[in-house]
Amino acid sequence: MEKFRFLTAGESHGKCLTAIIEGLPANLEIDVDFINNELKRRQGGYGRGGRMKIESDTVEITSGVRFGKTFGAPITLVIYNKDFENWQKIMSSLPEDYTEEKSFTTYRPGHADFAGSVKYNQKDLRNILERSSARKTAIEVAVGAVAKLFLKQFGIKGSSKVLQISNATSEDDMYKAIDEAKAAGDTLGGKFEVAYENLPVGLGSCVHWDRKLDGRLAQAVMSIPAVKSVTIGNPNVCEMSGSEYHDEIFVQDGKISRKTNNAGGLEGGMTNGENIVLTAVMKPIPTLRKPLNSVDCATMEPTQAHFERSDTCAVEACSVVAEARIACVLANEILLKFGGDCVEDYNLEKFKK
Ligand code: EPS
Repeated sequence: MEKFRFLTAGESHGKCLTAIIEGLPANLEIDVDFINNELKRRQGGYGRGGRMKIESDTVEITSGVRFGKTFGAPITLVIYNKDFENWQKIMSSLPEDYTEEKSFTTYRPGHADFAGSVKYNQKDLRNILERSSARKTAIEVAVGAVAKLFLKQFGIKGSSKVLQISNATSEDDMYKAIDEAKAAGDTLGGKFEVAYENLPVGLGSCVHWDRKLDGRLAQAVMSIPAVKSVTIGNPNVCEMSGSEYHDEIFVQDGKISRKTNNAGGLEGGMTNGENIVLTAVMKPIPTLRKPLNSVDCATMEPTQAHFERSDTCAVEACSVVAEARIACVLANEILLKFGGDCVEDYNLEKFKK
């Protein structure tokens, strides 16, 4: 019973990425510059590759918004892939355009190539790469930006930061690690944090496993390409005792207050009014300029993994994607708890702290 729903479509080198969003109230102001700025944030970060020099992502809204405001209809967002110009024939939907150019048969370890080709019975691994590629996170960030505009009405705001790249934790060391990996034809992963502030108490639920907000957030972030772990709250939880970890409860100005936030804003699967704080780890990108050993699925002979072009490190971009995914989950929770058909149905005064 989701209230904020969206579906995306589009391939990495196809014509465009598309999303249809459903469930937002009417009369919500849609600031296109804000959406485009979020897209720009996702394209940035040290260690991005050649593709980002081609793309300059901007959104086109083709339904659901008139004169800058929603009116209750589904919203369609489109981002055109500039690189499609170079791939028109290769990505054509027409059978008469068939070409083997850019098709490939060698699995990249760590990518979706092997399992995807078995699952969908594809001999050309491009048919798996195109949709499993992290390119689609561009349109997800656009959807997340729309969710953020909804959350803004309630004063709810997100942010993110990179905490670690490989072993490096200082900014200088992170840059250096990326430079070294790039020179070696290698890739690096890392750790990032996302925080959301000004949340009302009681989003999520303690009564069913599938309504617990910590579970929903973990799923939303874990399913971003290359994310391998998600922790809510203090990442040192394993080493801490109960008396050290749990956030003691006080009263300040007649309100419940905490001096610590080890729980990361969630207790019993519900928001407790503190900031939501989540850390996640992204694995190194699997497309390596210095390829790993693999197998050619056409001949079953050993060979080297496929390489075209890749990023060295995309942890910063990943943190922006995570912010967007969390915005979608929180927008859904706000709609479930307070849902209305138009912005005027919400008592926004109630959310002012
Ligand atoms: C990706 C491979 C690269 C990345 C891409 C994700 O694309 P290309 O093969 O076109 O060089 O740049 O990420 C994006 C295009 C993006 O917008 O983030 C992959 O294989 O997942």
